[in-house]
Order: sequence, then structure tokens, then C-alpha cells
Amino acid sequence: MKAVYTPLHARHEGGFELYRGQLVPTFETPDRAEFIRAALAAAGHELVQPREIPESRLLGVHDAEFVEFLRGAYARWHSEGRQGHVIPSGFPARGLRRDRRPRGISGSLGYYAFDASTPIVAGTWDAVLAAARSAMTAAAIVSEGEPAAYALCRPPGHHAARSTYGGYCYLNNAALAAQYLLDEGRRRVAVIDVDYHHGNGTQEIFWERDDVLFVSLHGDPETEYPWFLGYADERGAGRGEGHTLNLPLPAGTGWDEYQAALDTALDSIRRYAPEALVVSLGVDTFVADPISSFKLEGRHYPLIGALLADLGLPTVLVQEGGYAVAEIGSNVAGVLGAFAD
Ligand code: OKP
Ligand code: ZN
Repeated sequence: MKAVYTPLHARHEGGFELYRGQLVPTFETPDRAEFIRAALAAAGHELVQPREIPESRLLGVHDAEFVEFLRGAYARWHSEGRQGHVIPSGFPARGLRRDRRPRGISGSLGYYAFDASTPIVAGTWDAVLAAARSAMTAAAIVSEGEPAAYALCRPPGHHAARSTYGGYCYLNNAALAAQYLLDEGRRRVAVIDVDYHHGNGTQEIFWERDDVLFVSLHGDPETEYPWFLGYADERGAGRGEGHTLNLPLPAGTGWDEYQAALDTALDSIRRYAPEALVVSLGVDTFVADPISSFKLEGRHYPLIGALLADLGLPTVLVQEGGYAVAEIGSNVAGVLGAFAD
């Protein structure tokens, strides 16, 4: 299938992150995308560049002031006398005011970010915009009639909401793809998120909508990031009531339990009868992933791909996580290969 790729992703290189009390090299690295690119090229997928989709398309999903904040954050950090990477250090928890957007850069960062693991460097915006355009380009390719297309997005997107960023994510690539499909005439779109982590941003964006079904399988937030969303009792609100389905699974989950949950997810998608599918494709469910705790093996990714392809829907696959770099390419190619057959 067509795989949207651009080397612009490499402009985002976070360097170090705070992980369990230590500064360690970031898990979300440029070589992730290069390993995927190589594996997809070797498997015969056609690599295409993202289109110059107008930035106004971002506003179907994101708040305009948030977008301008992300674009300008690095320059402001330095013009306000700070050095190094842009990292927030304080957040409006219970008892603090969430309605204030402080004028200074540190307060603005705390207002828009929800964690400290998502650094902004000089090239971050270029990579973020290119990833968003890659996802929307894959959606355009499917809108124009291809049965499936893949976007090699880096940085990932599913933790980013309308006006918040975190979890290595800045703009929500999968939500932008879903909105693009709707804007081009599909009436109902399902998003299935198979990344190890709950797609809190995607859930929040579509929470009160009935034109998008959001279904997610993920590590139980009782112990797994992002901790504060992704519980089974979250079902949507207003018109969106019943259009969110969370299937949290315990750390240590292997294929049998995973497949049972995937069946439940696919049944709910069939009942919704969407006109297109977006897959938030994280492969951090892999047994050797350094920050996750499921036990899927390489041979399981073609099975996931086959089950997704069996839905028979026009499908946009959007890259999310996956940090076992040596196997990331073959795991992603395993899912995509099932669509070609
Ligand atoms: C992004 B994606 C845990 C720190 C978690 C953020 C993880 C973001 C995952 N101690 N850091 O969903 O793969
Ligand atoms: Zn993840």
C-alpha cells in the first residue's frame, strides 16, 4: 500500500527524558521511523511524500491558540531567557486555577502540557506539522479510492487533545485523519487504537460526538501511562454517549487475552457500521518493548492486520508508539502486509 513518509520527522529529536527518576535517552527516537521506512520499502510498499495540506485543516481538531503556542514555544523559551529544551515543570492540579492561561512561557507550558516527557526542540514544529500532513495525506489517498494507506507519523499523536499535549504527542495525527475523512464526505468513522497506551487525546476530541466511534485496547491505567484516562466506565457523553469503548488489559497480557479483547472491539465497530476506519497503530504491545508490558510476538502482528482488514472498510493506518527499535519495522510491516493480501 502507499506509505506516507518524509525525512522531516528527524528534525524532532528530544535528547533526554525524565524516566522513573533518571534522565535517560528518549525512547521516541528518529531511528524508529527509519527502521519502519526500511522495512516497508523492503516489503514493496510505495513510499510517498506528504502533500502541502493547508494548516487551516488542523483547526478541525485543534484549538487555534494551542497550534500557535506549539509553533512558537521554542522561540519564546529562548527569548524569555531560558536554555535547552522546552520542558514544563508545573501543572494546574486540583485546587489550582485551570481557567488562567498565564502570560509567561513557563505558565503557558503548564497550561497546555499534561506531562514533562514531551520536550520541544528547535525542529519539533516542522516534524509535528509534517506528521499531521502525513496522516491527512493518507486520509486523502483513501478518500480518493485506495482501500488502505499508511502514515509513518513521527512524533506520534494519540495523547494530544484539542488544546493539550503530552506523551510524546503534540498534534493528534489519527484524529486529523478521521476528521479529514469526514470532511471529504464519509458520514461515520471508527477509530481503533491498538497502541499499548490509552489514546486519551483521541478520546477527548471525539468524546461528545456520534460521527466518530473511538475504541481502544490498552494497558490498564490503574498502573500504566497515561494513568488518568482510559478506564472501562468512560463511554462518551451527550450525543457521544456509547461512542467510546475502553478495553483496559492487565500488564502481562498475552495473545489469547488480547485477541479476545480485539474481537470485542471489532464487534463494536461492526455494530456501528462506519464508512471508514482509522487505526492508531502502536506496536509497543510487543513483548520486548522497553516501556510497556504486554507479550505479543512478531507472528501476532499479521494476525492483527488480518482481523482489521477483515472489517472490509477503507482504512487509514497511523503510526503511534513502538520502542523496541530492532523489531519495530517488521512488526509494522506485519500488520500492513495483511492488507495487501
Ligand atoms: C507514547 B505512545 C512512564 C513514563 C511514560 C510517556 C509514554 C508515552 C507513550 N514512567 N512516558 O502512546 O506510545
Ligand atoms: Zn504507546
